[in-house]
Amino acid sequence: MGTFGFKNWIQVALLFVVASSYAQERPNVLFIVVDDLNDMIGSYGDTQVKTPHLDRLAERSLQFDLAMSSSPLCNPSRTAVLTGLPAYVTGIYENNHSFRDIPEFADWVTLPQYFRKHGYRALAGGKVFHKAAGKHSDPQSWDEIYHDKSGTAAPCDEQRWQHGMKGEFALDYYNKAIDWAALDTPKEETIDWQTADKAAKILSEESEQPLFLAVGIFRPHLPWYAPKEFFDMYPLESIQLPKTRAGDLEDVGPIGRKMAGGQAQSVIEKHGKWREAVRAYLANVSYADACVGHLLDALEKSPHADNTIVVLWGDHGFHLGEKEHWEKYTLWERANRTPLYISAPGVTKARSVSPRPVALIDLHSTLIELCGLPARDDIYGKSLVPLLKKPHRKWHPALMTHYPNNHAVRDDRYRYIRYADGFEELYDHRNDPHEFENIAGTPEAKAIIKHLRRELPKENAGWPDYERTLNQH
Ligand SMILES: [Ca+2]
Ligand SMILES: [Ca+2]
Repeated sequence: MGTFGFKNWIQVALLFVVASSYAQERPNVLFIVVDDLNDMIGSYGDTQVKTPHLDRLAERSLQFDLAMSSSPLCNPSRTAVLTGLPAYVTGIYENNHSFRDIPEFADWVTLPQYFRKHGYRALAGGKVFHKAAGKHSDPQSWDEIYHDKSGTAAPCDEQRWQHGMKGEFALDYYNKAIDWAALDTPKEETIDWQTADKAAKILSEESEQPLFLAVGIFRPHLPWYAPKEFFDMYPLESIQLPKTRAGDLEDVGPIGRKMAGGQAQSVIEKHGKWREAVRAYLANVSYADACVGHLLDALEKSPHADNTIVVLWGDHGFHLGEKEHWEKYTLWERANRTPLYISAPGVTKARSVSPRPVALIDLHSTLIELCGLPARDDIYGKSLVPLLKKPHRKWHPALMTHYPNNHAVRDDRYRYIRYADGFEELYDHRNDPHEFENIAGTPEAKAIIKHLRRELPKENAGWPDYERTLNQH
C-alpha cells in the first residue's frame, strides 16, 4: 500500500475546511429553562404580572399558547425533554430518581450530548437537569458547567417565616419550602442573575464551535426570595386572586384528590396569606423575567445575535390555590401549561402564535431538526418544525404523565384525564377555562373520550426501584 502522500493530505485539509465551515454555519442554541414558571405572563394575556422581557422575547418569537409539560414536576419534566424519553418509558416519575441509575439508560445520549457528537460545545449553568451541581446536574452531558449554583440566597433568620405558617402544613416539604421575603440584595448580586450574567459573557465571545448554551433560572421555584424591587412592583391591595369554586374537587376521583392533597390552601386561607403568597410568586416571576432580560440584552449585542435559536420554556405550571391546590403534581391545566417561545432565524416569524397543543418533549427532536443534525430514531416526541413554519396547521394532542398510569391528553378544546384506577375527567376549555366541571359522565363526552383515549400509551413503566406514594417530594 502507498504511503500517506501529499494528495491525501490535501484531501484531509479540504475535508477539514468543509467540515469546519459546515459546523460554523450551524446555528447556536440558547436554551433557557425557568423553573415552575406557569402561564401568568404578559404575552399569555395575564393582566397583573409584569414580564417586560418575556413579552419582548414573544415579540421576536413564535409563542406556543398550549405548551404542556410532559410531566408536572421538575425532574420528570426535564428528563423527558433532555433524554427524549417520557416518564412512562423511563419510570422517572419523581424528583430524586436519576435515569442514569437505570441500567437500560445509564449511557443514554442526552440532547446536549447529541449536539456535542455533532460538533457543538454544550455548556450548562444553573438548574438545567434537576440540579445545578452534582450527580443530578448530569455532568457527563456537558463540556462545561459554567455556574453550579441556582436560586437566590435566603435572608437572615429574622426575615424568614414572617407569614407565621411554619409547622402548620400537613406536608413537611411545605413547612420547609413555603416562605417568601423581599431581599435587600441588589439583583446583580443574586445567584440566578449571576447565572444569566455568566451566560451573557459566554455569548459576548466568539466561538469556534457552535454553542448549545443552557441557562437554568431557578426562581419562581419556592421559596420565594427575590430582591425588594420586584415585590414593590405589586402593591398588596392590587393583587387579584385566582378563580376558584367551592366544592370544586367533588367531581374529581380519589387519585386526583390525593394529588391535590397538600392541604396548603386551607392553611394559607386560614392565616389570611393568600394575597401575599400570590404577590410573592409574581415578584419571583418578575425577578426571573429580569434575569432573562439580561441574557437577551447580551445576545442582541453579541457576535451571535443573528445566528442563535432561542428557546425558553417553563418546566411545568404552578397552582396558586386553583382547585384547592398549591404547586404542581396534578394533571390539570394549571400544573401543566407553561410558556414556550421559539425564535429560530429564518424559520419562525416574529410576533407569531401557535394555538396548537404541544408537549415539551417535542423540543428534543425540534432542536435536532432546526440545527440540521441527523434525526434520532430512538426518542419520543415529534419535531415541531412543521408548526414553526405554519403555526395554525393541524396537529396531534399533547400527552402528560404523572406517576404510573395517570395521564392527561390535551387537544385544541378538551383536557381528558385518566387515572390509574380508571377514573376519568373531561373539561371543555371553550366553555370552562378553569376546569370547574368534569363532564366525563355526560352523554356527549363519550365520543370525545373515545377519540382522546387513543393517545394514551399502551404500556407504563413501573417505579424504577421501589414503591413511592403520592405527594412525596
Ligand atoms: Ca420545576
Ligand atoms: Ca369541579
